[in-house]
Amino acid sequence: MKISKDHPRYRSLVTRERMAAMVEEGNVSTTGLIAHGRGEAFDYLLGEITVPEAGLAEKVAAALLLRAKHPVITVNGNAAALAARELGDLARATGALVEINLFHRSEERLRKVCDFVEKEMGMKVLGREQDAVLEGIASDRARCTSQGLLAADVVLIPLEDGDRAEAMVKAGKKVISIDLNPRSRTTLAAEVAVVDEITRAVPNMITWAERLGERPEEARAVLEAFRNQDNLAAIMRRICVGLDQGAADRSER
Ligand code: PTJ
Repeated sequence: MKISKDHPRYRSLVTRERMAAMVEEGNVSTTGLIAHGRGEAFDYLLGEITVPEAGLAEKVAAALLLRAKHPVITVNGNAAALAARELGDLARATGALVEINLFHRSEERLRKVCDFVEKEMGMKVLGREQDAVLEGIASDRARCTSQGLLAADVVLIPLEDGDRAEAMVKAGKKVISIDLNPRSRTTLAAEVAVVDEITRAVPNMITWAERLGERPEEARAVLEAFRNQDNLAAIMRRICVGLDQGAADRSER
């Protein structure tokens, strides 16, 4: 479909078209489109910008990845479709491994997403051969790799489902989420919750990783000072204030 650049929602429409094409190619699951729509709704409530609290969480997330012994970035179909290249750059900037983990798993789709992500990132990823199991999940979604997710101390989980996020925390991993829903189980399970749109969040995290990589003292200090629950509470207040303001503006008309 041809979308006019003048359309006020041009970017959103182009992304939707891309996601739909990715479903046809088999990289994104059909329910991935529903997940994307949920993300869009929350992004709308946040003004489609990186709010200051998200910006802070992105800095802290970069610091946590840099200070990890064995950082891993897990990538699913939606994350791959929206930000595969940038996630590869973030992996390079932080020394993280990349592992493909799918909610709607089939051997064929796993292979397909691995191929796609490797091509986009220009690097090898883990996940083709899943030789380990994440305890606490009763399905194929528990499968992972011993070299990657199972061995990780810090895991970045963009657009992840709540069961797997909670299982990772139970397994003793420090979890960084990227999820626009400030009340999702994934966000609530995370040690550092990035409530921002993935295509904005990841480039910000790369910038911070490059800066903090040269300033280890600052990385340690931002991690120590960060209060995830307070940060999340401020984001929820921001949504409420925005809605109140919108209601007041309407009643004044
Ligand atoms: O590719 P698969 O099979 O592994 O499946 C991937 C999905 C995303 C379908 C699967 O993990 C899933 O069902 O996830 P959930 O439980 O719907 O959670 C996805 C979360 O990501 C939701 O809370 C959305 O609000 C959020 N989200 C969606 N799009 C974005 C987003 N957050 C940030 N940026 C986005 N673009």
